[in-house]
Amino acid sequence: MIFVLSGAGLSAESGLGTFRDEGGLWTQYDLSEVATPEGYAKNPTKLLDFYNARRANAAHAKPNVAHQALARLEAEAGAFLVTQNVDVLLDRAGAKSVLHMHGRLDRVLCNKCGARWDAPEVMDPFDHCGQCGAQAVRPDVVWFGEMPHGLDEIEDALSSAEMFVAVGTSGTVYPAAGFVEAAHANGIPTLELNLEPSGGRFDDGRYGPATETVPAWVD
Ligand code: BV8
Repeated sequence: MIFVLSGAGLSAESGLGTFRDEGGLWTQYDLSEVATPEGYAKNPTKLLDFYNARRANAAHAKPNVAHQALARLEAEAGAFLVTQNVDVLLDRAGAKSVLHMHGRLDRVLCNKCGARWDAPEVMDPFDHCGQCGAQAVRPDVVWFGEMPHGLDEIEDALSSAEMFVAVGTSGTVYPAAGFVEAAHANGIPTLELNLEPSGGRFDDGRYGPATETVPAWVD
């Protein structure tokens, strides 16, 4: 199977901001205040304003032809799609088994009992969990210092993949940034589809906007 890791660059042309490009989210917000458990504890309203705004943007965004091409690759060639993105544009493009390793904006999680449900349009810091009643509700996303989802499944998939492709990611955040090295260690070819070389060690690269490079590569 082809293992495809995606990052914010896949959704950039759907109008969703990236993190580290010029004007990116981490240039507008202090990551420690809006993407860490400590930030949530210190100022839940500030953090929820950040996620409420992103959830609204993501809800209005449309999957682009790169999302659609990856959904086709999953359907027709059994590609394994792992995304760092918390938008659900790949799912909305028709992909059936996306692994959201950093969680997803459209869900909330109870920190106390682990219940998950669809996020309301606007989250309030004092929401109560419908399951256990605790005031421990948070966005269902993985913050810095928290364990990403699906690492065992990802490791298994990487060990049986015939190719590793990274789409629209700067290769800055671990453990996702280490997957390409795992692919090299497993002796499989690695390809990067990005606006520009990310600096990661790839055997091949196709550079340009994802809406051009991804459909051209898939089809
Ligand atoms: C963890 C929250 C414990 C949700 C995010 C070594 C091993 C393990 C951990 C670490 C390590 N070293 C450091 C760490 C800690 C840390 C980390 O990596 N820090 C970095 C900053 C150094 N990692 C963690 O804390 C992780 N958890 O470590 O748990 C653990 C212990 C053992 C084993 C495993 C785990 C948690 C990481 C998740 C954090 N949450 N977001 C949200 O709000 O979104 S991370 C954040 O960065 C987003 O999720 C984002 O997806 C992710 C990666 O960014 P990119 O997607 O790559 O986006 P970026 O803007 O950087 O780049 C955009 C790219 O697109 C560029 O290359 C650009 O050229 C390209 N592009 C732009 N436009 C286009 C385009 N390409 C094509 N077409 C275009 N049009």
